Amino acid sequence: MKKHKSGFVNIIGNPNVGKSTLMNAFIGEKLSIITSKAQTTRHRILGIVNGDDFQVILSDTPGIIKPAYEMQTAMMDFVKLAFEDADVLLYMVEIGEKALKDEAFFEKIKNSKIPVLLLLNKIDSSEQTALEEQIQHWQGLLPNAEIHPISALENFNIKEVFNRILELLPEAPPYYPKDQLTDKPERFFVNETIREKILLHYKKEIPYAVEVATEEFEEDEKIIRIRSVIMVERDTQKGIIIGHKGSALKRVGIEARKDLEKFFDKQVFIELYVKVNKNWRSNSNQLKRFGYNN
Ligand SMILES: Nc1nc2c(ncn2[C@@H]2O[C@H](COP(=O)(O)OP(=O)(O)OP(=O)(O)O)[C@@H](O)[C@H]2O)c(=O)[nH]1
Ligand SMILES: [Mg+2]
Repeated sequence: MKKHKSGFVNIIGNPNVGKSTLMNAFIGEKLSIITSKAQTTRHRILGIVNGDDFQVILSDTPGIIKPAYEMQTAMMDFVKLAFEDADVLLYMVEIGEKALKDEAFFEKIKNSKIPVLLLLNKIDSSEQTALEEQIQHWQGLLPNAEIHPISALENFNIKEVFNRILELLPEAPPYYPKDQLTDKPERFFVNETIREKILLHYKKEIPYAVEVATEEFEEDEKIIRIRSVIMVERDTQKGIIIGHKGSALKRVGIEARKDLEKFFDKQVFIELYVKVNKNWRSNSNQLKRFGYNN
């Protein structure tokens, strides 16, 4: 009989390099939200790939930054945790990038005792010469890492990296039931989908001042009824989120509903409302309420 392999494979890197895109490519589902804005991901999200003789537990994590307020500190705590339990580290950089935004994290990767795969992403948007230069640059900085050029978006080299991960994983029994896809509850994906639409449609500070909480999630045979609150930090932001005669908020609701109907494969009804929750990003009690504690 073939031995069973299992382990934690944690994706880390700067903001916006394509970590969530890669996670979704491995899973084959849209588990993590993706936008062109930095700091899209705020939590550690597990995505589990199951096979007869393996279980790969991937972690998507927030992009590495120097924290400026308490929520960002909590985000970086998720990244620290991802260093602690990894069996394989996937350090993702994008073409043109030269270093990690935080030296302490970089030292950890450099001195890592576990295998590090350096994934050089977005090669679909680079010239061959640029690619060779980049490979040399990273080989010099991280001699212990194995470099794989990929395109998470175009699914290039993804299968090969996955097979390499399987080779590197230890023999172990599965950590989760074989039909489990993630560690997060349904409400989390509702919150994230709504937040993605806010990242896409609002400018500047607004998406960063927003948190979403789902207060009702009721599923019957035909339909899922959802009620979620969009939290902002100030009254002016509330007005912007709602928009003229509610038009902006309505668009968020319609787009989120479409995505969620696909995700849950069921009809969805969403009711959204907006509430001011002053300075929630710097209030540790509020942050705990929204799941920013380890
Ligand atoms: N051209 C190209 N773009 C990509 C590729 N992978 C991701 N992107 C784009 O890069 C942007 C950021 O992707 P994400 O997956 O959200 O990046 P992330 O690292 O999870 O970002 P944070 O969660 O903010 O840290 C999106 O616009 C993606 O479509 C790729 O292989 N090629
Ligand atoms: Mg992300």
